[in-house]
Amino acid sequence: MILERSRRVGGAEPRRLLRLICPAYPTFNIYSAQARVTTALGPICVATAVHELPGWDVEVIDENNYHYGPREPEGKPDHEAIQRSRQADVVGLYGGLTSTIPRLYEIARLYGRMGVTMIAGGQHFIEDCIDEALDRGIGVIVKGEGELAIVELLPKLIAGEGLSSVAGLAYLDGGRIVHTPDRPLMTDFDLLPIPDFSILRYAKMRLFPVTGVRGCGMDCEFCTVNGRPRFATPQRIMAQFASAHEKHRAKRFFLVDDLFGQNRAEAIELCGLLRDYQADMGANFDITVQIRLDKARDEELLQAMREANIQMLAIGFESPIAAELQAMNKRLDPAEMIELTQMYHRSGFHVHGMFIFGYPLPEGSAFRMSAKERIRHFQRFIRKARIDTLQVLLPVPLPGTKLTRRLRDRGRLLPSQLVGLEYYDGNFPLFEPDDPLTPETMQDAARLIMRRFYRPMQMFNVAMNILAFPAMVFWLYRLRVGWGRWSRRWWRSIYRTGGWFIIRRWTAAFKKDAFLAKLAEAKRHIRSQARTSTEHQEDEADPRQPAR
Ligand code: B12
Ligand code: SF4
Repeated sequence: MILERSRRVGGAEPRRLLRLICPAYPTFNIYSAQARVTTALGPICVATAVHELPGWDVEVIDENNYHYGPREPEGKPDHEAIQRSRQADVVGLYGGLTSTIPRLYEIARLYGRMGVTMIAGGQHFIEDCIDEALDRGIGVIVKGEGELAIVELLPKLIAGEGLSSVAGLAYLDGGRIVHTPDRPLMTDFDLLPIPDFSILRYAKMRLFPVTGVRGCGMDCEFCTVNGRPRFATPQRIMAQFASAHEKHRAKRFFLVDDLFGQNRAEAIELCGLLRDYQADMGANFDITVQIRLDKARDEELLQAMREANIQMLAIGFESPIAAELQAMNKRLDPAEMIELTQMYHRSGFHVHGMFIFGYPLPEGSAFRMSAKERIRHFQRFIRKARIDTLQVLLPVPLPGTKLTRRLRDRGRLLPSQLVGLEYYDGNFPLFEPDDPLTPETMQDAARLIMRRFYRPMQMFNVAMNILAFPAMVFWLYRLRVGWGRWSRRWWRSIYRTGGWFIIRRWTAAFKKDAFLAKLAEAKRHIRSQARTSTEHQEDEADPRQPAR
């Protein structure tokens, strides 16, 4: 099948095409606007590695950043038309976000009907999710890091050879699922080419993802990132910035690594490289990193980060409630958190605060707090810490995490078959929360905190800031300081106005959505299961009960 479709020029070996697809987010959410100008890094890394294979062409299509290509009548990318114009021999599907899995299966059905061989990878594919994907017609699942596996896999797939010698795969063999041995984690990233964004089609890129770390040793209960952290060299990370800047005039970057500065000396070295590069090129980057709060004490690191033009820090505060932080296995203390955030502010950084509302505590915990009281805690903290931009999400029981197992074991997980994986984006309640919260009050509370933060008043502030600019600069007489203060307030008003529009749009979409009906059914289901299991236990405890 693959051989029939491939393009053979003048009797030469046929060239092959691998098309990697990032499925669209299911509904409009707080990330949708950003997703229109960026892309997921994993598929770019995988496709770039395949590009080095002799005879292979590659392309990545990100349905969230899809501006030019053919579309179906209801607006989704038209994969049949794309396939008619360029026949892919193999299609790769990005399963990095569980919320996009229903769309991934829709795309798999389309390409399956066209007889195209499919492979998939990404962090969703773990445990039962692998079996489900194989059952739905995806030929091979690559488990974990994809670059080296796919380079070994594709030639064998094309030649129709067995795959048992390729580590890190799962596939069907005569109806039986075969798991090849796990692939050792990568440690030498110089084996890989620098991610090449020119293979992304139909997209407009404004925000470029960059990476330097894989894995994380923090072991948070709700997270799927594990394996000991492994670091790329500062030179390799710098090469990613330079490549995107020189090929695509990239200025805005997101260093997706979960903990910037974990490897202190290397982080400072990278900042120095970035500072010098921008000076040499006459460039002015705008870089966002994810960082832990405790790094605020490291003045040398902060200074280096400022010089490198790191502007925005995304910080996982998670919760201002100590009992919840402990349950998440987050080694943070709420009392210190405000002080550390202010240290970041004093050094001139914008702080994007990431919170989880209503984290379920382990069984037996005596902690109880009403939604109202929790809201008060969050708002007080956010105000005191002067968070610039905010995201308050609900806990997501992601496949394969300890949190998911804990909730499942206690019968608190709403079955994904009834609710739907498309709701796994942090905006929807997916389990029975701790008393006295209910799924509905938990969701309303998180939204309320966001609504009160992103108020329409911010539009007024945008106008006021424009008027206040000359006054502030002249009044202060110190142009640099005046500009710094003004731009920070201006930037915050702009983002908060944007946030208000996003929340309005999300709320309008939610009103039309079927989620609440699905939630009601899922709740009925788990409550009836709980009743049945209690009755069983009572029957077993009371031998006089007649057998049912
Ligand atoms: C950047 C990022 C984002 C960005 C962009 C997301 C994107 N990818 O499009 C934004 C800010 C939008 C985002 C949002 C969210 N995110 Co996020 N995010 C990340 C982060 C920090 C980095 C992703 C990345 O670029 N990694 C680097 C690349 C190189 O690794 P990779 O993607 O895993 O790819 C490798 C392999 O998986 C494999 N591979 C990947 N695809 C394919 C395809 C094929 C064919 C093959 C063969 C192999 C293969 O090979 C790649 C290279 O080795 C990860 C954490 C992490 N460290 O990975 C979380 C992560 C992806 N996010 C996660 C989550 C849950 C969310 C949110 C729900 C928010 C939340 N509650 O945390 C939202 C969801 C938004 C939505 N619409 O649903 C989870 C996803 C787990 C899951 N099963 O869904 C992760 C893993 C973190 C976690 N908490 O566990 N996120
Ligand atoms: S949430 Fe962040 S710090 Fe915790 S394990 Fe995941 S990546 Fe590491």
